[in-house]
Amino acid sequence: MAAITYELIKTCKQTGARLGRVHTPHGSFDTPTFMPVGTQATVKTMSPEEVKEMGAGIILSNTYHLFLRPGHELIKEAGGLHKFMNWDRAILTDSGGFQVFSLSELRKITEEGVHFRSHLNGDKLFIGPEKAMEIQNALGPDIMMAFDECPPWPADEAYVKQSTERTSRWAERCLKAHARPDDQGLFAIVQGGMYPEYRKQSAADLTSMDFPGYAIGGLSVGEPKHLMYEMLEVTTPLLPTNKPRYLMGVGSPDALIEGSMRGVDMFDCVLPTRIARNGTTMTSRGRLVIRNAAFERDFGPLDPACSCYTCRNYSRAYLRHLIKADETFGIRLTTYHNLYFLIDLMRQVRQAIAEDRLGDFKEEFFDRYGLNAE
Ligand code: PRF
Ligand code: ZN
Repeated sequence: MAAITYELIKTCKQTGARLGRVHTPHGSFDTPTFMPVGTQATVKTMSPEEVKEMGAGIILSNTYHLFLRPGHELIKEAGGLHKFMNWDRAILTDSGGFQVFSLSELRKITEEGVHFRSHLNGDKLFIGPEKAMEIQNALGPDIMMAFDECPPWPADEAYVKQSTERTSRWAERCLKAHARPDDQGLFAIVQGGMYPEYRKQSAADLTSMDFPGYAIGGLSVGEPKHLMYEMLEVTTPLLPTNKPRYLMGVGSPDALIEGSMRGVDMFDCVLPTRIARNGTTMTSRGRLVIRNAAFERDFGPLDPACSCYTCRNYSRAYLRHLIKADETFGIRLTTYHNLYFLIDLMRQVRQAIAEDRLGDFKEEFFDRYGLNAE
């Protein structure tokens, strides 16, 4: 029995979006779905009970960070990541490829893998495909990611070509090195920059190997949104319909809806948790910066349309006070709301797919949220 299976429930007649369910060794979750990010084995400021209560069926964590600190061997000794962090639903870990590029210093990429210096203490380290599998096999997430290279944007065609080909060779090495295929599903990552032919080549290379799921990487790296949507449109039709598709690092409300319409099933992003920590919130009427003087005496809820713990119990004036006073509780309340907002948005997206009206839902949502809002 494969560790990860995907059940396609139905396709929206209006948009082609997929309603489905992913089954993992730690339970099932409905798709399309948003995965809260818990980089350091915690969704910043939230307890696992809170993350469950808001409705998350799967969270994401990071190989790169946990390898550096506290180390994958320690987490294995603790009984694996689920036990270590007290989260009994599904976990996906990113492979480290992307974080090595965005966080580490003095990195050198070779066919073997990436040599780099720890951003914590400067130690010389190395991660390649086999090491990324060893670390993720030790951490024990339900879904692990292949070790890939995400080219920057913009990048010239020759560079993207060789990098994409290397990502395919690395994916093959990951598949070979993966030691726990029975209880951990390994997803491949389609790259190809903003070049349709390399996207197609990458999808062809990776789908010729048997992965239980496919991610679309290399997007949301600074390119205009229309380019991201064009790349999705050339990629998702080439992926198997009986396996989940995961768009990496994308989580603005508009992109969640647009991505779902193009056949994506899973999303993750630090956006809701990151902006919450400086008091920026996502509401049904668009972004709201709670520090603004306008909310000083606003005793109504953050988002009258939201039924989360924060919105049921606290006022904008109170949240503004806590955030301005640098009180941790303020950050917990805005984090809870932002995550709930995206998880609930995806519930509404699934409902709209079930009723073949995701196109209408998108228009209604954007009339309220405001165009170009994030
Ligand atoms: N590769 C990996 N992780 C990622 C990305 C990628 O391309 C992205 C791109 N948005 C986010 N996280 N391994
Ligand atoms: Zn709320």
